[in-house]
Amino acid sequence: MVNRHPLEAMSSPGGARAVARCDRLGSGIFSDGEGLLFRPWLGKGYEASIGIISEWMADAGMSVRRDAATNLIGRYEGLTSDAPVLLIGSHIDSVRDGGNYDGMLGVLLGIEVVHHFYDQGVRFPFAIEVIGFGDEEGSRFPQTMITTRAMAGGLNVSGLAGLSDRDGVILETALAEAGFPISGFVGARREASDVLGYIEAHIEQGPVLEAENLAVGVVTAIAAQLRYEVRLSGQAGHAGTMAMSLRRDALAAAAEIMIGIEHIAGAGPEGLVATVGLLQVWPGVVNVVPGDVVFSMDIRAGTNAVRDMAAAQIMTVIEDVSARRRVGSEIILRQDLPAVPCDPSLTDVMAQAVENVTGEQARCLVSGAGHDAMIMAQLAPVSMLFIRCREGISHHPAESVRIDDVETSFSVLKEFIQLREGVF
Ligand code: HGY
Ligand code: MN
Ligand code: MN
Repeated sequence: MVNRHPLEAMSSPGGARAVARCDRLGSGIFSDGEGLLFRPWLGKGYEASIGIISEWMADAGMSVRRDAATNLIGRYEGLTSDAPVLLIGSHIDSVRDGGNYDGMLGVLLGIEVVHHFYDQGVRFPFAIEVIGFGDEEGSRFPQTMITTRAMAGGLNVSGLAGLSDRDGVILETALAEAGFPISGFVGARREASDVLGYIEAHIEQGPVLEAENLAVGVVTAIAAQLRYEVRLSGQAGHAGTMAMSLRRDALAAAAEIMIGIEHIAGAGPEGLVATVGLLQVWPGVVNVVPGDVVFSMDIRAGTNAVRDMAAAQIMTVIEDVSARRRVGSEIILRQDLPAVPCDPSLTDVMAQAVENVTGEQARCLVSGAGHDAMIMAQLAPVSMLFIRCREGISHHPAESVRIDDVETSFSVLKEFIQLREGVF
């Protein structure tokens, strides 16, 4: 039994407790980072978080299990044992040096909503399951949403072979050591016929709600994204004796390519973004001309067509620069997520819930960030609720939310469920 935080013992279900719990999970044994939050899938901090979240789920009257793909699932039974299920979830993992609320807030808000109904002795004609997904960020292994795809379908397990993290730990080894053999992942697959829908509350990670002074918003679609790994191979050499005219400097080539990437995205339509977030240089010492470079590319847009057009232009830049600088290039596609529209009728209900709670018409917006919901849409109708976050900051320790906004989102989720009571 993990010692209880004094605040939790006193507080009742609601937004404030969800925020307090997120803050608690943002450090100490719940993070693998020294002085920063880093909760990679299957890491010590991740597993410790699973332990205490499981207790919070049990306190909320849920049965608790982990599926064959490591997802944490709390189940609040409906009026009958064979009732279909409404899923509420988000992800437990975090980026390196991330914020306390990305993902985790959606999981803990789901628990708060169920705990509220449990305290009231209210059951529905459907069960409610709160899900903590394992690797939405892909912050440990180069693919993302592996556990979400295991549940929703579309996971190609053979495509995971050989994936390793920065320490060289192979995915299959990490899973076997955690007691979740990859061969068993197929057991996590859910049947669409059992699932009424999937809803996800998440911080906006953007500036719109704050700019319009709104506590919450309703997501209409989630942007398309492509992730690549680009490998450039030139020729390492002595920094003092290798003539500039003879160099095949992989880092200089990468630098020119990155400026090209930035130019293409900057010149494109609203919503097109491209990012190089990871760069590795070999041998990476002061007095050697870089021979090899690996960098990531993350390309996103509101539509597949804009995303793909930008990707094609970027490939041309990589080809041209590599040829002119006589470096080899290899481009590996790591992720291809098409744009996902949220389900129109569930979205209407979420918008109605927002209006009933706030008294204002719901602000609808597209999500530039990716979410588990874009995978869960393969299994069931999805709807997302955005929560204002300060200056839109996310994937950064300065990520922050207002408790009153989270209380509003808590009320909206309760209202959504009650609106669906008679309809599902
Ligand atoms: O990258 C994303 O959009 C998400 O935070 N994984
Ligand atoms: Mn994120
Ligand atoms: Mn997230």
